[in-house]
Amino acid sequence: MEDQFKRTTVTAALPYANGPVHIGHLAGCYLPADIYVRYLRSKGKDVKFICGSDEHGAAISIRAKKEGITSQQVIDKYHKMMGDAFKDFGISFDIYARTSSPTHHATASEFFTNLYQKNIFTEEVTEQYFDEQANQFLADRYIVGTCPNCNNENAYGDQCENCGSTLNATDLINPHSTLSGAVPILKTTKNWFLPLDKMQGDIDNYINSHKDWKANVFGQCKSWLNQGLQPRAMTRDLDWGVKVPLKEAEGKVLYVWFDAPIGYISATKELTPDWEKYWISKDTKLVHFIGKDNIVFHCIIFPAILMAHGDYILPENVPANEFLNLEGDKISTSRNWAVWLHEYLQDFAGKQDILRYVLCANAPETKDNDFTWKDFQARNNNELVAIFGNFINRVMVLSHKYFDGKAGEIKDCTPYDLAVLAEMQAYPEKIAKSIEQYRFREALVELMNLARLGNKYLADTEPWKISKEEPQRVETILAISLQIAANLAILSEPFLPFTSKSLFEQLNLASSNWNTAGASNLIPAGHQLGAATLLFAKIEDEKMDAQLEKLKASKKENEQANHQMEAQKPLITFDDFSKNDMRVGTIIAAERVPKTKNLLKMTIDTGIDQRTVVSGIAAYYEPENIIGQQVTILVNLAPRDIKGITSEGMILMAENADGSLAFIAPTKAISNGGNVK
Ligand code: B3M
Ligand code: ZN
Repeated sequence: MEDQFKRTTVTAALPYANGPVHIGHLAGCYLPADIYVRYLRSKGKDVKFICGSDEHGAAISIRAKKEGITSQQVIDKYHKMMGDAFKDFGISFDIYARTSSPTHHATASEFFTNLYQKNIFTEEVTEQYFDEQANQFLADRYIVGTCPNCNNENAYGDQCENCGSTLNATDLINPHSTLSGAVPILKTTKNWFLPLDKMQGDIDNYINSHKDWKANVFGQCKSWLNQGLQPRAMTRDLDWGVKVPLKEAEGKVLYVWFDAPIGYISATKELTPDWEKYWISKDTKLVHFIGKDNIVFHCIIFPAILMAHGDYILPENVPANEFLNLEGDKISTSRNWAVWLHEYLQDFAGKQDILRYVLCANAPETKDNDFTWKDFQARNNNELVAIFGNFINRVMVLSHKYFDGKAGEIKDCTPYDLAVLAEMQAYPEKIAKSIEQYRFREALVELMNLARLGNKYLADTEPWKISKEEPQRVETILAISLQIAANLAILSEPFLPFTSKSLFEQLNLASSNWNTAGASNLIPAGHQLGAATLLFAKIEDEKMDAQLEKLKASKKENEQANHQMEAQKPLITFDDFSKNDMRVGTIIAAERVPKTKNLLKMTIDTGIDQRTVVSGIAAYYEPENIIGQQVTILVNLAPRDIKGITSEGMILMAENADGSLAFIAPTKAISNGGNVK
């Protein structure tokens, strides 16, 4: 497939430098972008792959507050971590820049000035929430209050995560600042707006000229347009970001979604003095890989900014993915519900390609998808090991066994041999077509079908059965199989770069590009192969159990952290309190109450007497283990009948966040009957 373009600029969303990289990031845009770029490079195309950290916006300041460090420390820490993780997983950016760089600040600032001088912006004075204690205007995420729709008390200024409704900060009931807890006041402030309403026609035309975009992307754009575009503020009253280059805008910065996409341009400037070729020349194809939450910014707002500027090319395609979930639950950094790349690398050293494979095979291309460790294991064991790895291993081992690792000549082909060679020849085109249409799952299936073809060919021809009688036939069979292997080495490179490299090494071939693929002379007769090594190994259940345990632990931690503290009860007087007669006692006998799950019947020495108390603690204490345990007992509670037993008093228990119970006991021995006051 050829198009009118001479070169391609590929960008992958600039991730906020506010946490480590997880599988959701990878599956959402970095992996598909990398596959696309590696493929183009292999075709010998002129392509630049641009990414970097997004280091502005409330996401950074919120993280800084959470970790008790400065915003600068946050971005330094995570920029490094993210860059390393991408590199470790073979995400082959030409540059991984950062929006805190001077080049970026200058570029974003020039952009703003350019639009300002063209009178694009409208100036509007609006009322915004201001925290008088923190002495600053509050970004939406800094305001919480009660959702007017569902009464959730922890709704944010822009959204209620309980009912999902989009909000304005001024919609919240009982708003308060998350910075100081103060009730914010409304204060007027001037900001510069991009009049998207006036640009609606141009954007409409632009979107309508791209009916080829993925249905989810096109559909979202249409729905925004149908609602009617609204002016959007391009400046914010914050102190972290690119300063607005206007005298009258002291203390204001550019809206993060104004500066971040310009980050693609400034990163390209840092990469090459030829950067204009990749952003200005009409014969350059601009492709943005992103996740679905970024669609409007890349398909409407950024193109509007580029149009207003006038010099730049517009995105030709924006192949956004949907979201990846993890074990049935939304991936979340704050809830630690994720598979972190740096942790994966510790647990599965050198096995990055398994994750790349699984995330591509199961990519959320058209709908949200679920990552499960069971599927991970199955795809490794049943596909990578049993199909790809098995085929390569058989070819290599048989070649060493029968021909001392020398490739033979393809001679006297049977019709079946010719059919297999013809089928092999068709794969590069088939896979390419899928990749060019951003259908990476489909492309990967085709790649595996080539390995399947190899396996089937060996299974059908059974060279091991005829090695004595027909050595020449075996030579041809293995020579054909080796061509399939060499083709796999080329065609797997975009998806499984580490595996491809190792396969080229085994074949003792210099890596070669896509344009040579399909041929049946990639390995010449007489060529000496390298040593056979296993490309993939089976993953046992224990390894998966350990991962599931890890997730279980973070779920538990979360539940505890989320445990809502009960509100304080109404005030009481000291006299009220003194009515409670609480004593230290000792358990002298204990047994389960028959036919109940929770109840223990205990005899307590209260110092005053020995009495029976029934208590619902059997889930936490075994009767035989608590004899001699000191407890606190409310002795003047009116007797109650529980399961036919009269309970005379109540043992005080402390409740943990997970609902478990523990005795309240003195920290040193106290004689029975001692007052608790
Ligand atoms: N940092 C949002 C995100 O990480 C944002 C993307 C910027 S792309 C220019 O989802
Ligand atoms: Zn709500």
